[in-house]
Formats: sequence, C-alpha cells, structure tokens
Amino acid sequence: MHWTPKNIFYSDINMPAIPQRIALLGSTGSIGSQALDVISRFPDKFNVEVLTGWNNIDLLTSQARKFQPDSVVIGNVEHYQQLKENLQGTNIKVYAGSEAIEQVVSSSTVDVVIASIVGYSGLRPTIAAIKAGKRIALANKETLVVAGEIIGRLVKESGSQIIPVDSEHSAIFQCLTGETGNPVEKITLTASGGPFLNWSAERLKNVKPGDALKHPNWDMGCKVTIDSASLMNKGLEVIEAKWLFDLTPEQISVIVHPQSVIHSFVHFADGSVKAQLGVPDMRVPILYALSYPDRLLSDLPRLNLAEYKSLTFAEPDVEKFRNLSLAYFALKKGGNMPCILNAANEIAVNAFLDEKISFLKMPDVVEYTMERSLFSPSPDLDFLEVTDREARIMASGFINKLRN
Ligand code: MN3
Repeated sequence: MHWTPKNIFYSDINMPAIPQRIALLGSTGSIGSQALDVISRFPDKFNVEVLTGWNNIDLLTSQARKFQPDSVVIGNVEHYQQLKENLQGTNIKVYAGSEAIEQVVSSSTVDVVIASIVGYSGLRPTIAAIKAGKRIALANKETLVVAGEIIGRLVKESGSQIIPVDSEHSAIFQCLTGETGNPVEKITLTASGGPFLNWSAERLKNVKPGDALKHPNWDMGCKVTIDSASLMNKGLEVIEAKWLFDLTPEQISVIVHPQSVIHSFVHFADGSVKAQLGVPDMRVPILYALSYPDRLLSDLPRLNLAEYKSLTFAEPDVEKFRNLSLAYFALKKGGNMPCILNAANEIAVNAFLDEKISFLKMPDVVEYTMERSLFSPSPDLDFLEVTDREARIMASGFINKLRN
C-alpha cells in the first residue's frame, strides 16, 4: 500500500511575517517554558504577544515581566486579582478564564499559536486558533487524538497550518519535507521505552509515582512522563500521526529505541528510509516548528554520535505495556473511541500520581472504560464533550471500586 503526502496540515502559502508574533498557550508548563527559552534566543525573529497559564501565577508573572507580552491570561479565574496586582505598573493587559484564552488566540496581532496546554483542556483553545486561521505549533497531542477528523476539516476550511512539535512527529514532518507527491509505505515512531523498559511484571506491580517520574532521556511534564513510562504516550502519538500524516493504522509502527537519538523514520516506496536524529531536547523541534520551512542558526546542544556506544532497537512489549494495544484498538475503531481512551487515561494517571491505584492498574481503567462507554462512529464536538465527561465519571467509578 502506498501513500502520498497530501499536505493537509501544512503548506508553504501564508507564511507568517517576521518577527512572528506568538501566543503561547500553557506557558508555565514544561513545553511552554522550553518554548520561551527558544524564543529568548531569537529576539529579532520572535515576539511574545500572549502568555497563558492555569494556576502558576508566580511563574506566569515572572515570564510576563521578562517577555512583556501585550496580554496575559490566567485560566483559573480565582487568581485574576493576584495576577493583576502582580503586573501593576506594566502595560500588560490581564484577563482570566477559558473564554478569554479562546479570544486572545484569535486576535489579529497573533501570527503563531504554540499549543502546549496538556490534556483534553487544550482542545477548545486550539480549535479557536485554527478557526482564526493561525499557524499552530502543536504540542498538545490530545487535540488530534480526540478530534483528529474534525480538526482536519477545520484546518482545510480556515487555511490554518499545523506544524508538529512532538519530537517524533517533527521528525516525520522533517523527513517528508521536500517529498511532496512521493509515495510512502509506512512510518516508524521511536519510543524510549521509559524508565521501566526491562522491568519484570512482578517488579512493575510496586512502581511508585516517583520511580515513573524519572525519565531517562527527556525533560517533560508529569502527565507525559507517566504516559511515557506506561507506553500510553506512544499510543497517543500513533493516533496523532494518523491524523497529521493521513495514514492507516497498518502504516504506523512503533520501535523501542532507548537512546532517543533517532526521533522517527519514514519508509518510502523505493526502499529508502529517512530518519531524523538529534539530542533528546524538545527545544530543537520547538525551534523547527517556529522557523519552518527555514532553519535558524542556534547554539542548542549538538549530537555527538561518538558519545553513544550503540544505538539499539527492539519490538515493544505490548503484553507488559497494554496501553499501546489499547490505543491501536481505539484508532482502528475510530469515532469517539480515542476520546474515551484519552479521558480514562487522564483519570488513571491522576489516580496513579495520587497513589490510589498501582501502575499496572492504569490499563485496566482504560480498558474497562472503553468497553462500557457509549460508542459513536462520527461524533461532533458537543458529543465528544459528553463522551469525555462520561468516560471520566466511569473511570473514576471503576477506580473507587478497585479501592474498596
Ligand atoms: Mn513524543
């Protein structure tokens, strides 16, 4: 089976002006902070126009003072007064609430939106930015996992562009650049395997959140780090890849590559395979998403292959890490199933972090919820909202049952 890149999500038309005016959603998170690090390296190329955070007003305040955006939005309205006081004496406009986030991303003074809110809550603001025709540097994979089909339609309608920030998808995107029209057989996403790669099932029973939060290669937020340890992150990325690059489930494979040096592969119809390599540092794909189709001169860390004795690869162990199979199942089933998978997983990860369930119970929560939720083959956004809410209730109920 051959596939030709269709350029649904990206095109060379409607390039943002330089300097790009950037709205950074989720600036206080891990990707958000690394994006600001990248932006600060190119003051003549990138301007911060908007910063948004949810709870962390101290960090949001110091980011706002340093980058002097036009406006700042705090998602949690309870912090509004405090943030306003913190930014007194500056010209920065202060807003609060999720509707304000959706409004600022549509502003005519924004060229690019970096969507780095974690989880389902990133969906609405990202959709608002797409509808406004902005270029999206997409770090929130849940947007495509939950609503990939709808997003694809909206992108086409509005002329928006989505450039992936996720390192694997950035790698695929880079391998495909310049290949428009050339047939692709499949792609291979690499997975680090997380901190428990070679642990026995017995040992996995007693994993504590602290163990799972020590990722060997990448510096990431809590949610992504747990997902990475349970292979759910890779499962979500398989679904993300389907929508970004218009692939069938059979065209997406996963290989464990513990060194995280090769970020992914594209296999072309002529037998050639392209890969993209680099040190595991999210600032590199963030910079590419902002500078695409150009490459800017940076002093980010360089890859020195001689430091690696070997690069190794292995099939993922889907019996020990069942989340990956569950994600493939959700992808093949389609409709609202990936939304159910994602909602149940967010609840399961929180329960694990709160030490309410063990590491190996997380896939049980996801599977239970997928089996019992109301399935719809072609949900609209409102139905997805209901699906998300009900799946969370069901997953939480199951967790309570497990504990009694
Ligand atoms: Mn990734």
